[in-house]
Amino acid sequence: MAGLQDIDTVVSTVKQAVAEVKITDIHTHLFPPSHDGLLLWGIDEVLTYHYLVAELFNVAPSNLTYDVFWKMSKTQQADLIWDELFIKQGPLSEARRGALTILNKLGLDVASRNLPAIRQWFAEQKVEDYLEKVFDVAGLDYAVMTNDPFVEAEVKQWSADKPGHPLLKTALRIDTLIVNWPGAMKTLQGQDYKVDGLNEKSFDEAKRFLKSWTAKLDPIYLAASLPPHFNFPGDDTMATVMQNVILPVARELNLPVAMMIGVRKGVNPSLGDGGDGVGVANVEAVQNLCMQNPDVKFLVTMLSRVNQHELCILARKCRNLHLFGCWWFCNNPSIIDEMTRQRIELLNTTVTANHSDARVLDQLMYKWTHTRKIVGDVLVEKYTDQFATGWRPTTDEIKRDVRNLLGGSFEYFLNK
Ligand code: FIX
Ligand code: ZN
Repeated sequence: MAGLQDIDTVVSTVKQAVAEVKITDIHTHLFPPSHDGLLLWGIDEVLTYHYLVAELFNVAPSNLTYDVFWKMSKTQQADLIWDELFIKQGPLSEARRGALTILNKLGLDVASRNLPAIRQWFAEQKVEDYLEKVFDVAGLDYAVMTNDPFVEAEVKQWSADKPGHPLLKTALRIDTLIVNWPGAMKTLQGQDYKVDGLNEKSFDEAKRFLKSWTAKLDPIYLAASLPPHFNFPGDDTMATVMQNVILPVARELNLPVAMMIGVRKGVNPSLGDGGDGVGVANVEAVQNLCMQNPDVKFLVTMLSRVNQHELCILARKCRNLHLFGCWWFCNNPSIIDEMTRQRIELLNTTVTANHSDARVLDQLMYKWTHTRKIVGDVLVEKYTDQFATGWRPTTDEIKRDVRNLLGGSFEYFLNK
């Protein structure tokens, strides 16, 4: 097929390819609808997303204590957030705009501001059908869950052999093993694993635990969220568990290790999930992991904007490192734009431009609508620059490159 000969056709082809590409969402907090209410969805969950709870306490009057808020019903919390963050203030922040984008993509009357009518519409939805609708509107081929064997409510579902869902793949979440070894030991001891301290026998038992869960869930990667001060190698507990438990299992089972690094957990515990903060992480820890374990694949995203350039340069040096996402506090248009530009300039399309991190099913629609627009705008600029050199891309090549940025390179990395 000949290359496209005029820039207007290139631009329209790029925009269409981004609009139509089926995206792979490689990190979410979704659950199968069969898992007893673990899957969050609907307007009250959208409005009480922890991003919005944090924004509420930026503006709420002092007599709204955390205790008063958390004692409210979900509907009361949602009504309060709607009033404080959407009516009393213009909804301009990314999380507030996201809630409105969801309603817009569903074809609901956003301008009406009629929350009761919106709530009634959601009450009429059936979650299994709604999930399919959301994936279709968001344009996803599948999404990867966060499956944590240290969360009792989740373990209960898998132990009861509750079915998964064809649109949802698994990822085994192992933070607790790394960042809370004493807590992890308690869980393992409760399941008759003979762990007691940091020693070979305990490491073997922890590996047995991971392999047992891997057999049950068939995860596509192991995942951990790590604090800014995570270092490797080292003689602290985190580095010791990484060295003696995680890496051997990853190597033996040929499972990539996904690390999301830079979260300061519980900066304000009263905000619940919304209380976590961010810190600049140590990219050299990732460098050491990648260079000292060339036979293990690492998927990495960092929470601080400050880390992004250094991480891109490292990814140019380590063929076993794949960067993904504009994680959490980076998942805002201004930073997604900057990170996507920087990544294409340094890594071409060998990254995964974003993930949704959706905790509420409906969020897939806003997170991906917003990301498509930004990635599309950046790609129009990059293809315009390419066109100016005399290079003429074909339609298939543009579609290939767009897909690579939104799941294709991830799948290639997993299988290369
Ligand atoms: O560790 C994680 O997976 C984080 O993404 C979450 O803990 C965080 O609350 C989140 O959902 C961010 O978007
Ligand atoms: Zn997450």
